[in-house]
Amino acid sequence: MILYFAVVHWCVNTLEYKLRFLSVAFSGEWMKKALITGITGQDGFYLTKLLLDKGYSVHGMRQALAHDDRVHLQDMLGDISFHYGDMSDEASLQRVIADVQPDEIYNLAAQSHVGISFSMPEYTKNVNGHGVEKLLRAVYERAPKCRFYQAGTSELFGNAPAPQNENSPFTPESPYAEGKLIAHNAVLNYRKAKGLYAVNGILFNHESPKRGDDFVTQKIVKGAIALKQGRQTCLTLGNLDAQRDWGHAADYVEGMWLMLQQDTPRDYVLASGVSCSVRLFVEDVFAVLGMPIKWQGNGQEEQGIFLENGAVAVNISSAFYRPSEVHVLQGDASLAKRDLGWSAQISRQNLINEMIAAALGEHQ
Ligand code: G4F
Repeated sequence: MILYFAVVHWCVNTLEYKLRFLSVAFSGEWMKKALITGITGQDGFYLTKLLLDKGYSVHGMRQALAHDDRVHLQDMLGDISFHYGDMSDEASLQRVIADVQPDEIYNLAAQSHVGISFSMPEYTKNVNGHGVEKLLRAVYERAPKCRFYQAGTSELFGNAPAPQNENSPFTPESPYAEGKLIAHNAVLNYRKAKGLYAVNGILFNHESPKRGDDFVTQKIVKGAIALKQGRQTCLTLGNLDAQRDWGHAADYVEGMWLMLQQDTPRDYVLASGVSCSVRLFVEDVFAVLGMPIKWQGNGQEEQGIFLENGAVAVNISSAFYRPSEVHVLQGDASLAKRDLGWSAQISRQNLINEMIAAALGEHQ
């Protein structure tokens, strides 16, 4: 029986892949090749899915010890190849680009945790900043016709007044943002001085069930579920007052792709335009799980209390505060709407519902 289902599954998959291949071939467009650095992360997952659906051949650059079990790339149907390479190893970047000869590169590789960047500033700036200079040099020397997307970030704005758009000043507040600023300027330089089609996507926070466990949204979702299931007694967080503009990663990778399909390269902000505090995100998650909370106390003494029985659900630890904080991020993506026809489609509430459903599925 199992063998029968395995054979049927294989036949259906193979047929679907062949049909997709034929439709691309007959549309007159030959398969485009995309190289994704950081393919094993959240955005790599959604971008790979999108590009395979569009008929691309996808090449992923991964580190020697990358953990790709979280993103399940191996379950994806289509033409994916992997190449070992590292943003700190210029020879490896040169080799991968020379071998693949991509039409498009999406540079998603980074040390992407802002909090951790304070503990590893040199590494973070090397990977997020100087690594991008190395990659751009390799593209310029080995595949200069290739279009280049750089994963920029709303962290560049630091505490510039909200709403932030392409004209807002960059005031980095972390080694993470310092590194990303190096990369941002390198992209501008290769575009203006050397004629590369290179763009910066300045993306606000985007989450999904594939989000890493140490980012606050996933930490809240999985922590609240662990409380509900009695696997944890309390959820410990840092600054509840920080406000973020949270969207869904599936929407944002579409914007990345659109940026590389334009006649003229240009940088764009992608954001939902709606911002909320970490505190409100916590309340919403606990409410969906049917265990509403109220807040009491102030600052690091603040606690989230279960309405039902008065037990402590959330407490605060200075360990999760950052040496300097970006207080309010709220993006204005009207330029992307005008030029790319892009806007965020998935609401924060639907994002929360999807993250909860996926995390519950892992613990049934
Ligand atoms: O989820 P976070 O760690 O994301 P953060 O720092 O905003 O960065 C994310 O978005 C950026 C785009 O704006 C990306 F460039 C970056 O790569 C990453 O994807 O923290 C969100 C907020 C922060 O203000 C943080 O101080 O939540 C606050 N927070 C409060 N308690 C916490 C916690 N953050 C984490 N990670 N863990 C906590 O316990």
